Amino acid sequence: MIELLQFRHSPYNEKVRWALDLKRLPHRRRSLLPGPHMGVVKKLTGRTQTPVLILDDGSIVAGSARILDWLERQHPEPRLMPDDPAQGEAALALQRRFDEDITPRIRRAVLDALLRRPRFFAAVFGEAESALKQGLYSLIVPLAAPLVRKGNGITGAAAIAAGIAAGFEGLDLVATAGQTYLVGGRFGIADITAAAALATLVRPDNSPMQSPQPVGAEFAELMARYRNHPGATWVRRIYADHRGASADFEGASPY
Ligand SMILES: N[C@@H](CCC(=O)N[C@@H](CS)C(=O)NCC(=O)O)C(=O)O
Repeated sequence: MIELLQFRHSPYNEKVRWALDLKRLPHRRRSLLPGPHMGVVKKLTGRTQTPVLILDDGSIVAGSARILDWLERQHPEPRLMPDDPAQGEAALALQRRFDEDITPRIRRAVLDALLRRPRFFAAVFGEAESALKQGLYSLIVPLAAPLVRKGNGITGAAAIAAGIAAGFEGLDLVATAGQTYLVGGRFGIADITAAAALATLVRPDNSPMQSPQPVGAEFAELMARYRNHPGATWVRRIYADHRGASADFEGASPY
């Protein structure tokens, strides 16, 4: 069976889960803990980033955009790309804008807030793990934090402020769609990419990326900044109307 190697809380992984769910592709999800994931993923892709899809014949498709492209070609229904080629280009351009610019900047603010609370960090990424494993993991989080900060460009207060600003930039962008969709008047890849990226800040009720309780103070403060933004209303609506989340992360998907 196809296997998705993932982080539970990650915009890129959520984007792929969402597409897999919509296309009802039978697969198994294996959640990894950031840090210990490196050995597993590097062996398969030569890099350390998730998401990684392992196909039935053992071949690998890595990276959210490549996985969505593969899915769209191999499992065309429901269509996530617009039919019109110009609109297709526009959808891919928006995907690139989030994947390569807005989302990595947002992640700086999110990771900074999470890293300040190692136990919360451990609960967020290790929700399915035993209390003991979460506890042990929370002890290594502060040791790994400098590496995580460096790897994600969290170089200081300016980088964090730029991350907070990127959240508003993304929400402003989707707010222009109002009651509709980002490209071509139909739900698709641009909406999934933007909503998955912004769900890390908005935490819509029916997202599988819920925050374990109690929420770390810094992260609660970060989310509160965006709560009343019209873009947050768009994210909540897109999730309510289109996510149809299978709330579980682990094991076989229900299809
Ligand atoms: N452009 C990639 C970005 C993937 C990415 O940044 N993944 C992060 C999780 S949000 C990751 O796995 N980071 C761990 C690492 O790089 O070692 C994609 O679209 O999949």
